[in-house]
Amino acid sequence: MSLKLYYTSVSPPCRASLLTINALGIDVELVPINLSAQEHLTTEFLQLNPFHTVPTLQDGSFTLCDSHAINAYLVEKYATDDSLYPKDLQQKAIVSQRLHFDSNVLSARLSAITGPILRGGAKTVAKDKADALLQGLTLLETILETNKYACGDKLTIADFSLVTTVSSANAVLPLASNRFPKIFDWWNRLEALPFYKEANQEGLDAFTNLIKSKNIVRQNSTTALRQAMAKLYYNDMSPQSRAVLMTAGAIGARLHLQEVHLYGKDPDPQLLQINPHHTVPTLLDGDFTIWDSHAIVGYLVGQHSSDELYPKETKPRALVDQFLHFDSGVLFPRVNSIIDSIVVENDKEISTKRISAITESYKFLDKFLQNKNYLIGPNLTVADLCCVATISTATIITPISTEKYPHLSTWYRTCKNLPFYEETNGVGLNKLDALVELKLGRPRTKDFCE
Ligand SMILES: N[C@@H](CCC(=O)N[C@@H](CS)C(=O)NCC(=O)O)C(=O)O
Repeated sequence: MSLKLYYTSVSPPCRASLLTINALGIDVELVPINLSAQEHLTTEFLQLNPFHTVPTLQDGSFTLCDSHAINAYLVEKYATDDSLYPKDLQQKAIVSQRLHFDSNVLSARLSAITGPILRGGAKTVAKDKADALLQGLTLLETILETNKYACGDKLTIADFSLVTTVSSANAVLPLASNRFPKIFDWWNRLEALPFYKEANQEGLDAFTNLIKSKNIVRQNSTTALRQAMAKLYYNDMSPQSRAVLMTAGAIGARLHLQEVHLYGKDPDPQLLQINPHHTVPTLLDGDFTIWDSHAIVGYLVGQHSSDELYPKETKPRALVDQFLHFDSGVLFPRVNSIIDSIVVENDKEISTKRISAITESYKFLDKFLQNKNYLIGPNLTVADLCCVATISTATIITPISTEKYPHLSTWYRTCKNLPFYEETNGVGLNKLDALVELKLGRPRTKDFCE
């Protein structure tokens, strides 16, 4: 056999072919092509490959370009078994899909960023382009949540294409391991291959240095995108989860949302591992875990330096804390005991004692809110967000009477008009409302109106 590969090791697709060649253990003459010196635009090279791309393979008189096609061809022709590119029609179709995903999505989106940097002198990464690449990587993360390798439990050429693209993407927009944990696990598995260093790492280092030499200015927008999003284990039927969602909405914090089933489903193993108490919300930020909505909202606000929502000054902060504890120790237990009795214990009646506990809370709040827009004064704080999450839940059981609790009613209306309210509290509240109605087997507002 007389095989030649025209390549440059800085190129991710070339490195995918190098990985394939190494995995197959075949003898291929490597012919370097210097793209900066425009060696791919010479007459000879254009005769060989009018697309003027590397990698380009020559197998005797047969010439082929595009790394994905090259790698599939090499396995089909030279491999001793079909594991890297299965013959089974369905398995092969999956590999093919992943190869096209690399080609059309990840590589295309990476090139849309690197092209202007390497050839056009761009000094920044446009936010929409960074967003598109990260969205593509999120799709890969999803695939790897249930697969050891890109196509299942076996290594295939799809992994070679994807890992060269992902590792190169990381050189341009460093990826956070807690945002893409599955990608990092998978990447570690590929790094352990005996030929990885020679076939990918060396070229990747050259690519990384090339990108560094372009002195890209990191913009806040793209930095924020690269930052790991903290992961919120939540269920939006839980008022406390909604308090965190509202706070994130108020400060513009982006969270990676991980829904956890409530009410009678098996515990979520991932959540159990980080929070033995298995409560939602729980926030995982890097290697830092924090649970209890009141603690989480304080943490999020601190991380985003949104002082107004959780003032740093001693007295206003103490007042906010007072209401956070009021929510935690008074409001929430009163509301939650009713919701649990209906949803978990399947009670069809609610004792008047429990209803009175709710209306007593309304009375307290109505007093606190006299002459105030918000709980501690003129400005919205996390105290309002936590309390309104619980109070809105209480209204499922006992609507707030405008005549009896005018100040509370006005505050509730003000909170409902917050721009992020509907998405972050209203949606989950409606779900819980529907569940309560279903469990009771009848519209309940009539029963429990005062
Ligand atoms: N889909 C092709 C992409 C190949 C490609 O665009 N290679 C780049 C280097 S990363 C190249 O040859 N650029 C030079 C040119 O297009 O003129 C593959 O997987 O091989």
